[in-house]
Amino acid sequence: MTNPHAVPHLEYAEEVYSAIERGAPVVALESTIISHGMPYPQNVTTAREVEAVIRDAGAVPATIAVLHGLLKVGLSTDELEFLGTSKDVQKISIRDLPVTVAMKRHGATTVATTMRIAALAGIHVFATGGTGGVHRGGATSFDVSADLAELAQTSVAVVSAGVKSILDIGLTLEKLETLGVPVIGFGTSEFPAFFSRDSGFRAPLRVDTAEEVARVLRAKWELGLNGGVLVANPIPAEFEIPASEIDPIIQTALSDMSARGIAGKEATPFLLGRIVELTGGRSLVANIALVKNNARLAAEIAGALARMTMRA
Ligand code: PSU
Ligand code: MN
Repeated sequence: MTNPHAVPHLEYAEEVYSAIERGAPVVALESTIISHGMPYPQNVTTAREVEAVIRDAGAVPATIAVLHGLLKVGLSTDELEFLGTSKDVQKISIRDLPVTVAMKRHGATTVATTMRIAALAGIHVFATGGTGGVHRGGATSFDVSADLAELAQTSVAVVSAGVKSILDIGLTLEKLETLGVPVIGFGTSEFPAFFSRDSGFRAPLRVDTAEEVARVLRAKWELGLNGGVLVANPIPAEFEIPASEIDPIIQTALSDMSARGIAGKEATPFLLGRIVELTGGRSLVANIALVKNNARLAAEIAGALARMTMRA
């Protein structure tokens, strides 16, 4: 379905468009995690299963990517397979979007780009695994993910399992505070570190139910406080990899990265892949579990937000 909201270059899946028109809950999903965040075939299987989790929780999934220069909101099974296997799919952040559209290329969207396209499409809730942030050494390298700048300005709630300790978590939280982004520990006072339920940093804010998160979103946006909210949802305990086990592996991945001179947009995909290798796949099992857990919560938040909007 093309363009009912007259957003140029944007194409909805029929199901997603009709849900938005009815005010039914919709959850956006990113595609960098599929193309550059997990190995094949787990990437494609997970993408499908995450969509199923969202449906089971009563919302409509809208996986977002750029295909042939079109901003696609809601993808078919074949399109998910293409994203998971093709070498022609670039990881695209906000700065890459205009060239990808103009040249009619394919792009896997990061958190930043997915947020922006979700907002253009009229979707307010988005589930992912982990977001980008300030990389270790970011104070001198300036390697700070565009995800943070996007959270500052685009009104979409992002449900993640916190950020990986491949990043400097303390600096990431400082930067989010400066940018005015509410960072909410969901049911926890600790800020989660993706594989681990606890990063050693306090969650700046705490909320305990999906209904309350929806009220926070509504209050923020009613006040004209544009921008995102980061909902940090800890990995389920049974899948947790304690910091004492994952930290040395992350250190090794970081040393391997500098030994190979990898930096910039390649940094995050390299580290994610290396951690899967070094853990013999255990990190992948944890990653899949936490994404599904985030998808379920995002669907509940989207449901609560939809009910609130209906009543208003
Ligand atoms: N962190 C993860 N898994 C991911 C990513 C980050 O644990 O898949 C992806 C997301 O798409 C995120 C992007 O938006 O990496 C951040 O990349 P960069 O650090 O280059 O901004
Ligand atoms: Mn970067």
